[in-house]
Amino acid sequence: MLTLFHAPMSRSSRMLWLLEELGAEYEVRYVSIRRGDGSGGPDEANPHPHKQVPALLHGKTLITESSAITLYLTDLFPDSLLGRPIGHAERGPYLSWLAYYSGVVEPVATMNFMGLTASNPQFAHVYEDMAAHVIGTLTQQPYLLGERISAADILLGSALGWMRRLLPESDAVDRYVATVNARPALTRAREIDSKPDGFHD
Ligand SMILES: N[C@@H](CCC(=O)N[C@@H](CS)C(=O)NCC(=O)O)C(=O)O
Repeated sequence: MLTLFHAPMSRSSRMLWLLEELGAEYEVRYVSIRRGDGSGGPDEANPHPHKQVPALLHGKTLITESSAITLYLTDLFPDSLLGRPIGHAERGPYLSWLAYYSGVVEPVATMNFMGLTASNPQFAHVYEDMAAHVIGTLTQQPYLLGERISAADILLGSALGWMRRLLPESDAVDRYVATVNARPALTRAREIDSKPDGFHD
């Protein structure tokens, strides 16, 4: 049994989206989290070591960190077109983009958005290189891995759908955000979030 510890309008929303993409049977446990506006607070029912979301329980196994959960889930559903199983020609690029998303794109784009790169030339350079890499990739091809969407696009597409200004202006990125965010599984995930009731399959 899969249980997603989730708070609406947060980084766990993209995991709800991914679970819908995979056609998984899962339970959602709604937990409170500390919100940026000072509301909310840590929830004792949340097994995440920092009381953050997302957290996923698979039986007794706890998985945290969005990229790790993404890889875990797509490996658990190897027939899904969103993953790239071991042996697949795109397995290496898939792992690279998952790690790059969490290790570079999200922290660096967030720092830039908060104005923390402007005063530091080294950080500014890291942001510019990252943005050039992502925009360059999406200018050459429709998705991060090429012609076919992967769960790495769910991570990046959801972040950009929430905050397009994480990356500079680019028609290719605008098209990408529109395409990835038009997926029916995202609509289903939003519907589930609007009426929390526990089990979904
Ligand atoms: N690196 C983590 C970040 C998780 C994270 O920051 N989650 C936020 C929600 S968007 C949270 O739970 N914040 C509450 C807190 O930090 O106490 C991941 O991607 O899974």
